[in-house]
Amino acid sequence: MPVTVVLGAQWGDEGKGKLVDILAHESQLCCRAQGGNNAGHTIVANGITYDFHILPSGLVNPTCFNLIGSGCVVHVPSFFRELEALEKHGLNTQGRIFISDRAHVVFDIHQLVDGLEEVELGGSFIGTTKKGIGPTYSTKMTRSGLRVCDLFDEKIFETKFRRMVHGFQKRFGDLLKYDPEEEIARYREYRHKLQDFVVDQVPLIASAKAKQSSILVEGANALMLDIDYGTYPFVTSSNTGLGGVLTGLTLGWRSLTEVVGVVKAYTTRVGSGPFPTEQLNADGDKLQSVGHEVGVTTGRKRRCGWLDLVVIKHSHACNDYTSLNLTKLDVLDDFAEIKIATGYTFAGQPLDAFPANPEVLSRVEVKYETLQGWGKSTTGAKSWYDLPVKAREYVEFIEKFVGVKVKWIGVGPAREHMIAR
Ligand code: 2SA
Ligand code: GDP
Ligand code: MG
Repeated sequence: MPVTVVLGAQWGDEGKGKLVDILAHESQLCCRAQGGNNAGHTIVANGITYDFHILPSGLVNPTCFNLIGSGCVVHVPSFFRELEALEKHGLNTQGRIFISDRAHVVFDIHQLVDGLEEVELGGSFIGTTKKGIGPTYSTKMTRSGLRVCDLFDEKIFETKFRRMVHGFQKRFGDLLKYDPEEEIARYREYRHKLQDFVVDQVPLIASAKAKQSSILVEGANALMLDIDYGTYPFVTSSNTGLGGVLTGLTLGWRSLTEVVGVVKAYTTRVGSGPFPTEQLNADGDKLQSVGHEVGVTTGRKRRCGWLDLVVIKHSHACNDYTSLNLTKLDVLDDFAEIKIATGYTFAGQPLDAFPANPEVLSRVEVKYETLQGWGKSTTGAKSWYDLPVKAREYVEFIEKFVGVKVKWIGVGPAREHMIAR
């Protein structure tokens, strides 16, 4: 049974959704393993632009079933809003989307607390999406959270919910302007609406495996936002790397056949935190505007900089990629020179690995290689040999440095703008 995992190799927004959409054509089941509607995956297919947040991008393929796995966190009103928006775009999602009964529920109170926690951090705020992700994973870990399965017994739900709310009220007092009764009342309606979507993921995946179905896993956020291996504390609150796939779904390690690292041809980051190759200059501005680098969930401008191969090596060390998808190569078409980071030094000493300490990371000196640009549009390229020689050299430089084959190259936003090698 083939299981293909698509993971972001940088700080997110590499273009995972686009590859997932392409691979979904050969997949029977597309699963999200972690995260919530903080994610934003844009897909351009059949002339339509679809924005996905909590829903898996496999929904664009009409024959693909989709699962929001146990490791995810779900804000129920947003789930329904997203489904409605997709239906308005002409997608028939009926009977093709399931939510694990073990997934945790994001309540409005988690979103309010997300905002309050950011205020508490003062100048060191994370720059979260304010979707309640951190507070929901916190209540999951302190065992005071509610799971999807808790929603269906009104009495149990209300008892657990009030207890959780009380905990937040003790912590934040008058700062928390929130009426639990309103949210409880809303769940009286959602409870019925939600019922048809909820499944026990364990037998569902076991049955897909028994049928030899092709399974696709859509990573959300990316390795550098991983709670353990990212740039902590400027990370999201889940394991966005391969570890999160194994805990968030029940696929089993023996089933994994491909782990694709999606690498943008330059680097972007949304929110705060160290970013060694960030370009706070005309190059950064050009990457931002040519690449249309704007957050799909919050509308924030993404910070931009050169490709950082120290990051990609670290990402590969954590996720063990079997192949890479290099995306947005076309955004570099008009640069006379392109820089690539190949090493860091700290206090005059070269570092042999990506540092854990954010203080060190924020003060590293970056060593760059400068490659010549190709000065031609790549968007019309359909095969490897359609690409200008210098563009191929750029791809080969990455491949050689990381030691992983670049199997797909993105040269534009649409589904057809992808070269497979
Ligand atoms: P959170 O909300 O707790 O997960 O935020 C913690 C950090 O994780 C970052 N983060 C993201 N970074 C890039 N893209 C994300 N999705 C949206 C997109 C972002 C948007 O696709 O554009 O619209 O702003 C995403 N989600 C979380 C976040 O910026 C914090 O640094
Ligand atoms: P994800 O979170 O990794 O799925 O990525 P996002 O969807 O947040 O951001 C990637 C953006 O780049 C989206 O707007 C895509 O439509 C777009 N995109 C994806 N691949 C390419 C590409 O190869 N070239 C260009 N120009 N745009 C791309
Ligand atoms: Mg995104």
